[in-house]
Amino acid sequence: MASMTLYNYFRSSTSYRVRLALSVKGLDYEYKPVNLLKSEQRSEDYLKMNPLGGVPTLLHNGRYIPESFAIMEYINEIFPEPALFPQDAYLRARVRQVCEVINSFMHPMGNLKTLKYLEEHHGYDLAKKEEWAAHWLNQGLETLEKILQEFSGKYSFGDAITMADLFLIPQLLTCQRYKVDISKYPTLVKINENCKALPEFAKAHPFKQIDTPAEFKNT
Ligand SMILES: N[C@@H](CCC(=O)N[C@@H](CS)C(=O)NCC(=O)O)C(=O)O
Repeated sequence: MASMTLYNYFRSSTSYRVRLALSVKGLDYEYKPVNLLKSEQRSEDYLKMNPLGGVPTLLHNGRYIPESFAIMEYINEIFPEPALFPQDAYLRARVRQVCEVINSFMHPMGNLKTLKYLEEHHGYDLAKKEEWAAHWLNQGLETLEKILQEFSGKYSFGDAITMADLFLIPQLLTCQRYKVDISKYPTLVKINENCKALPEFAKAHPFKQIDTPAEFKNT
């Protein structure tokens, strides 16, 4: 099996999701940093791999796959163990619901290009950008808390790690970065603590990557 290369950025939550999938599956990969602050995601070469200009992109067997959810589904199909979805079709649908709340609703509201647009076209300063992000992120967190009150055990769905956890933990870190008080969501806090205690999660953490600036390492 040819090795994999992940084009990603330490602080990006979508990159963190994919690093988690690779880590939980016990897979090695080459880490290629794409510095979002230097707009490397919009370079001509990168846009050939990922036309939307976002990280991550996976390179496997000479072929590129953009979009974190597509990459994670692919990894889960090629390397089925441990499974990232429950056996039951209904529960699989509900895991995907959680992933979609995060991927389609929450993530775009705090994304760099969204906030940059608000700054450049509507004069938003840092405080207004944080207020914007917190408004939408809290709506997402309220929704996730309701869903996961029904399904969680140690983790989002019972006591086994699923795709839902790999989306949730990075998004919670983003929420904290935007000063959202996650302690209002006890089910999410419990899952966060339990996941963070696992070595697979520690390995994929944004502050432990090769492109993590010194100021963030060991924090
Ligand atoms: N839906 C895409 C989103 C990719 C994306 O936008 N990632 C962010 C980082 S978390 C990014 O690259 N932002 C760069 C920008 O907004 O210019 C995915 O899940 O991979």
